[in-house]
Amino acid sequence: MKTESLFNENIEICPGVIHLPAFADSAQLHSVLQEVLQRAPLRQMQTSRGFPMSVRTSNCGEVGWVSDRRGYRYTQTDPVSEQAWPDMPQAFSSLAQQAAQTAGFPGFVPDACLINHYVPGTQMGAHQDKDEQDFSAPIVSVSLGIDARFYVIGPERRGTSTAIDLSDGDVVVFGGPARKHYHGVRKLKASTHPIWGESRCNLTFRKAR
Ligand code: MD6
Ligand code: FE
Repeated sequence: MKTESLFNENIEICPGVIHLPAFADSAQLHSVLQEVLQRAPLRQMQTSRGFPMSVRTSNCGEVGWVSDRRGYRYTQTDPVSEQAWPDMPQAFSSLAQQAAQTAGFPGFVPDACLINHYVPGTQMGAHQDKDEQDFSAPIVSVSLGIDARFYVIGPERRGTSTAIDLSDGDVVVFGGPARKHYHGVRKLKASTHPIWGESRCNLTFRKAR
């Protein structure tokens, strides 16, 4: 969390979706993330239908989210290195816990952090996050690098969406009645960021087990 912030806005987009603009310290997270990615490099996972995902992913924490022809699940080992996923850095877990608390979810202890890496032109289609065992815990999402437009639909895939424009350092806490709402990310526009270059990293902290 940025300690120099004089105040923190806490914007409720809809019940259970809270936007905390500029909550995270992007420069600090950038250097911490590089160490994680040296041990578990970004890779293009396959969807269950065998197509490569456009977003590159990795994980840290006790378990990591993987996708392949067998489907989606959490694993204790990285299928590429066949080693445990890197430990979740203290800077990551304390940020996630503080963001959850600020949004009204005290006591959040994530055991998984999914790292998604986007370049301009990539997007994430509408989906639900439902591979976790405990839906009472929120998901804390941290946006780093170039801007993106996130959208929330609702419990059904079809319907009108609400947009949230996310900038570097923004956090979204997604829980309570919205925990299983459909959501996605629109195709990223070309842009560059002084630290992150032409990319966006999204960290999603979960209680998977
Ligand atoms: C992204 N985020 O922002 C993708 N999922 O790149 C998600 O899919 C997401 O932001 C669950 C809760 C919050 C999220
Ligand atoms: Fe998601």
